[in-house]
Amino acid sequence: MLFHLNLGSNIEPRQEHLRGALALIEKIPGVAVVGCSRIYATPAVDMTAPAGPFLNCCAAVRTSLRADRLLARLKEIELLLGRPAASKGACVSRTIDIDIVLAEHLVVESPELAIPHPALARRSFFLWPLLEICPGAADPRTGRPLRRFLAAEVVPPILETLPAPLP
Ligand code: PH2
Ligand code: MG
Ligand code: MG
Repeated sequence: MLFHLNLGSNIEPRQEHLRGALALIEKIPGVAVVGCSRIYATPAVDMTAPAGPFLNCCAAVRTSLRADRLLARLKEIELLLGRPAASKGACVSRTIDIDIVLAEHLVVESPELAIPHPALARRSFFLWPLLEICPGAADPRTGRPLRRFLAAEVVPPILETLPAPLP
């Protein structure tokens, strides 16, 4: 199955964190990184305390792992790259955040994991990089093309784009 992951970092060196995460994702047994968008810089939104701007990108990975197993591997990579284990309810600055945002037609609604990401259609840093590498991406519940959501007010503004974090 093809999973789209959003990688985000707002602690320097941000680009190195994205590059390091991508390299570690590629090393997960049974996972192949098949694409990655450019990097999008945006102001932080919905954080518990004021926080510096993020760099985000979208990686496409092909794997036969189930979503929950993939998520477990991604959480290990977050820890390896210096992200403290989740503190309840707090949204704080992070070296790396790896979110599964979309997985073809799969819908998951469990306490640990929601696919598509609940904020996918509302956040520019999810939509723009995803649509860059997958322009036909659609909401699996409704079939609605995600590019339609760009017409609505997605936030925050994109400040700049940087080359994809490939080796
Ligand atoms: N992630 C969040 C909260 N806010 N803001 C930006 N710009 N980019 C993010 O990746 C981000 C955020 C929670 O994970
Ligand atoms: Mg996140
Ligand atoms: Mg996350």
